[in-house]
Amino acid sequence: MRPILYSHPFSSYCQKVLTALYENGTEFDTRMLGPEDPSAYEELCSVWPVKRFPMLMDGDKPVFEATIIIEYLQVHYPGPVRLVPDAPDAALEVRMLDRFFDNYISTPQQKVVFNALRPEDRRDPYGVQEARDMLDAAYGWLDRHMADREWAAGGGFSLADCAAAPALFYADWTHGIGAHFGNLRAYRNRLLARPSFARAVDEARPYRPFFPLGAPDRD
Ligand SMILES: N[C@@H](CCC(=O)N[C@@H](CS)C(=O)NCC(=O)O)C(=O)O
Repeated sequence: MRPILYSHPFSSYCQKVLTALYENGTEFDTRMLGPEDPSAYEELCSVWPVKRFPMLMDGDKPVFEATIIIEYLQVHYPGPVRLVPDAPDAALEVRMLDRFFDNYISTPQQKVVFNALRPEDRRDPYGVQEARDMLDAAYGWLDRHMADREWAAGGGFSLADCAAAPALFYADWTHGIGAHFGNLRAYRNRLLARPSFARAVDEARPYRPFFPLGAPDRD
């Protein structure tokens, strides 16, 4: 039996899980969430009224939240790459950085994008400025953190890098990572060159015209 991923290629949190799946060559089926087949979205909503994706369905067991999906895959569909290390302290570092990317890069990045999708008279400039300030603070910390390392956590490529890859990909489109953040920009480039994430980025290329802020002509 193969797990089913309810997913859309242009979604950052779906790309996070796809990167993990591609790292390990895990076999899975996709229920594509798009206008072509509304039944997939209806299925998602019937199981998960929060209506956020990705969602993994393993038999009749739904698994929500990209991080937990990746942890679940490692437990139930292990592959050669241990995205969460077995050693407890190393695992804590990976999970701490995973939280950093979701909470302080992806969340403010989404805030700016979702704001642009609102009707003009319902926008939230104060909230957007707070989100941009958060991104500046997170970029500064991460640039220093990446000064002496290849991947986000101390060991090899991990869950934290699966979170970082789409987060930084879209964050740079949303709130440019300045040239003075050389370590951070180099890390983003390493993530883009990683075959698992490069594949997810390629699969999402046709959807770039839908990026609400306008996708730059690069990456
Ligand atoms: N905390 C969730 C966040 C998932 C999320 O925000 N997904 C976005 C797509 S990247 C979504 O469902 N957007 C649909 C919406 O906002 O209605 C996770 O880690 O999986």
